Amino acid sequence: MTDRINWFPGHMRKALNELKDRMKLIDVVIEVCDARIPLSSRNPELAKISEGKLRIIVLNKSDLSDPAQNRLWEDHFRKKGTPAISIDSIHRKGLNQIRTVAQDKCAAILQKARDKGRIGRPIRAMVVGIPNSGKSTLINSLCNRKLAVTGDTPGVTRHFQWARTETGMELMDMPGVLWPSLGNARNQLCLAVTGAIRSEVTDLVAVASQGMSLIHSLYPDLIEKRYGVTYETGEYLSREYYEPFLEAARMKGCILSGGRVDEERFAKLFFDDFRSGRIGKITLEQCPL
Ligand SMILES: Nc1nc2c(ncn2[C@@H]2O[C@H](COP(=O)(O)OP(=O)(O)OP(=O)(O)O)[C@@H](O)[C@H]2O)c(=O)[nH]1
Ligand SMILES: [Mg+2]
Repeated sequence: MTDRINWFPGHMRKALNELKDRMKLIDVVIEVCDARIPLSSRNPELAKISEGKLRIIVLNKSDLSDPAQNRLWEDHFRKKGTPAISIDSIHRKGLNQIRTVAQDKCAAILQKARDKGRIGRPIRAMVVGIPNSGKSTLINSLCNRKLAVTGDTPGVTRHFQWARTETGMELMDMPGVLWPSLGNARNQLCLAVTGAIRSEVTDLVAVASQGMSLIHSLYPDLIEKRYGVTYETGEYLSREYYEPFLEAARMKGCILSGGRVDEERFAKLFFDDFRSGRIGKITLEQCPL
């Protein structure tokens, strides 16, 4: 899809190194995953650095993902021993549950502090995750104030920053980080389609056409309804993903003056549709049953 150096710029390596030092100050790690890609949005480097720490997984952007899959993924992670909560940071859904679970998880730490006379010691949480997963939005919502800058491109936050909630939690925001290898081609596609990788370092048309095929293989009705196209086999990456993409572009009027399809314009329109939920509520990685 692209050269690996491009999606792992120097500031991410720097952030991972800084994170190691800062981890000492932390009681609990809040891992912000993207509910549409619960596996690909988990960075193994972050897992390594935060090993041994108390952890809460939040499946953010659950307003955009498939509600049935949200429940399955929550159960999946819980069964593996980590509490997982589906949240929507923009509309502040699921946030109380984060507070409750954090209190519960950190009860022993807080008790120890009380025993030493430190009443009201705040819980210190590090909010970690890949770029664009919604860490800063979550922090703003938990704090009820716009403390951190947010934006719909990856790489908005560039520095570590503390924030304090009204309910006595201290939260540290950090730059979103990827990792050098980014998993297999499908993982990479999931990260690119959801917007975790800067669009400048990806092939927009390849990502959009493969992404549309992937969605079709999982939710054929949604693609057919939105773009009026179907695929022959319904299988992802069966090498037939390009033609329906072009057909959908034509249907949406993305045509250049000579009659050629404006693939790039349609790719952007498709991303916009997917990322705003206009195609439907979609989970690109379905939970194993
Ligand atoms: N629909 C929806 N959008 C969200 C949600 N949370 C965040 N967003 C959007 O996702 C985009 C990224 O949000 P940020 O909070 O800047 O993400 P971040 O993880 O801090 O990103 P970096 O700082 O680049 O690592 C923004 O456009 C947010 O409005 C959510 O729960 N639902
Ligand atoms: Mg941020």
